[in-house]
Amino acid sequence: MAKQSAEQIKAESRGLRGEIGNELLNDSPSFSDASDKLLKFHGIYQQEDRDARRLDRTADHHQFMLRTRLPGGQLTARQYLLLDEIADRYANGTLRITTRQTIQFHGVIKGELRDTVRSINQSLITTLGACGDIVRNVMACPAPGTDPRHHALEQFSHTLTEAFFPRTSAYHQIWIDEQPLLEETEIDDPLYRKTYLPRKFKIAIADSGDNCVDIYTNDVGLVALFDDQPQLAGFNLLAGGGMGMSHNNSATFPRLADGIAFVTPGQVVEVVTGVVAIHRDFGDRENRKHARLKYILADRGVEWFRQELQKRVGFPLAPLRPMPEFAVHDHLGWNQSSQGEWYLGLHVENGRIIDRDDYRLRSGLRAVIAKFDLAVRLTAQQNILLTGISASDRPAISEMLSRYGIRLVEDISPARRHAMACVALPTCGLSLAEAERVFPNVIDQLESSLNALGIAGSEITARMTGCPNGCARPYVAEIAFVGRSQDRYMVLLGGNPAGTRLARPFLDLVPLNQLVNALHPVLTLYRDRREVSESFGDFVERVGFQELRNIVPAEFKSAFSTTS
Ligand code: SRM
Ligand code: SF4
Repeated sequence: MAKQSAEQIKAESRGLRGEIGNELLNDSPSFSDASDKLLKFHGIYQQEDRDARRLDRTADHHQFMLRTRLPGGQLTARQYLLLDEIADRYANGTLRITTRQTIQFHGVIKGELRDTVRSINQSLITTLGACGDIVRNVMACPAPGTDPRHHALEQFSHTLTEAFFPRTSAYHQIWIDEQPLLEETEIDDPLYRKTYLPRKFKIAIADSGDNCVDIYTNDVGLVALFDDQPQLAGFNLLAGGGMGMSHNNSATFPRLADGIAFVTPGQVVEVVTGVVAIHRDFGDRENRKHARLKYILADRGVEWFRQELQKRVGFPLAPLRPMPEFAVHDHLGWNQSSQGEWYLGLHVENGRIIDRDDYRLRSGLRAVIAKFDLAVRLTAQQNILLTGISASDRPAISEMLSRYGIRLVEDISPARRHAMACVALPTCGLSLAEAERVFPNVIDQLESSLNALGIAGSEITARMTGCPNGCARPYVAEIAFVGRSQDRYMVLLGGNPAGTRLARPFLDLVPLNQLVNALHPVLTLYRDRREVSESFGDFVERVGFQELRNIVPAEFKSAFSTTS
């Protein structure tokens, strides 16, 4: 049977049901193509263990990834502990913090999918809408606090999540209800209608001056403005950011969001609904590679977009307000959140919460969260914040963590602290090369290189992805390694530490074991010629690719990117 298009599958899905319920009951270890596509809306990805498949092509290696939705990355202690339990009971014994402040589980088998989804829901967390052509997990600066500033960010991550939740009973009927698997009650969804959005849609909320959520890479970015008052004045609305591209396809590209308008707190939901509806109505439904909101802005222009948005809201759109320059605060280390309360930001290498030899991160987190009843926040850099800590508990918590081999941020180099890699192999079906599994070693090499040059303290942001889809947002890093083929990468340079400028391709097809060697001369020049406080990315832009090309060793000459 010919494969149906994504649009057809959505249209005929009867509120995202399709045949998922029936297929769940059969003996096959996997779902059909149509169900595979619909499952994403339920927060479930059908995958294969690609390591196992390489070793044995005859056996079936299907397994599932489940992604939760956690607005602003917030979890109570109880919720965290339940998710931790699920990791052992149904998944591969790890929790994976994602670049959008959620938790993913890998390695769930089909026969246990329903129990896994139910267990997640028992902790009052859903997976519905974590993936699919829909508004995804709403990000927000996770720094906790008790003042109105923090409440505003938190509140809007929930308000927007609720506003864009799909109105279907299918999720409940398929995964949660005891009885009627197939009873169908179609609920009219006035926003998503029958075909949902042409593609995924991402929203983030930033505190003014803090770009910890990479605000410009989202379909919609809301920058909270307080105008020197404690109460929220409103938000600058940005639209049309996105990272995904394909190699050798210049019609696809990463793009930073444009500033559109200033909106008051009371206008936010109406305005963002207008933007989502523009995506729904004007997004490309023929070509999924051209379907994100960013291409509407790129093709039709910002002015067209502003006018179209104006038609959809019942008040005049106000001009953007001036906003402070951005820096990125990763919120790691000990920080005071209010009088008498502290939070501790811990670095989680590439977001993987795991016990490995003497580094027993998973056990340590479980023990400390349970003992001190600590609420958790996940960051967009794949790290974890333990919150609500009284001053008197600080020494005991530090001591407990060190017993589990968990290092505080002071003991981690800046290069590692700011590094981020996507999941890639063995679970991601789209990866062309390794990322999460090899990046720690690349960072070891980068640390050695910076050490040898006497600039170990340099705050350089490096990111790696196994393919050009951009899940670790590499195109806003100062150094990006983007998978090309089995062990070859494109190297991009020139993003800035604030995440407000795109990096550009510098080298191509560089072997994994040569990535840092290839950059060593550039790092040397940075040491010798940087200006006071000049970041690596700014230095690269000032000196220019032309000169930097001339100093790369001969063996990498053939690897010069033709697109830079
Ligand atoms: Fe992503 C697809 C993992 C954040 C752009 N992403 C995938 C899939 C589901 C592969 C697939 O479609 O089969 C990956 C699953 C791997 C696995 O085994 O777990 C995957 N993406 C991730 C995560 C887990 C990366 C991580 O290491 O943390 C992130 C989950 C976020 C979340 O909790 O919702 C993740 N993905 C992102 C981001 C960053 C962001 O949103 O801030 C981007 C770039 C921003 C953007 O959307 O433009 C991103 N993922 C993509 C794309 C390219 C979309 C495009 O417009 O071209 C794909 C491919 C696709 O959708 O076809 C993709
Ligand atoms: Fe997979 Fe590519 Fe995303 Fe990495 S960037 S998780 S390889 S889709």
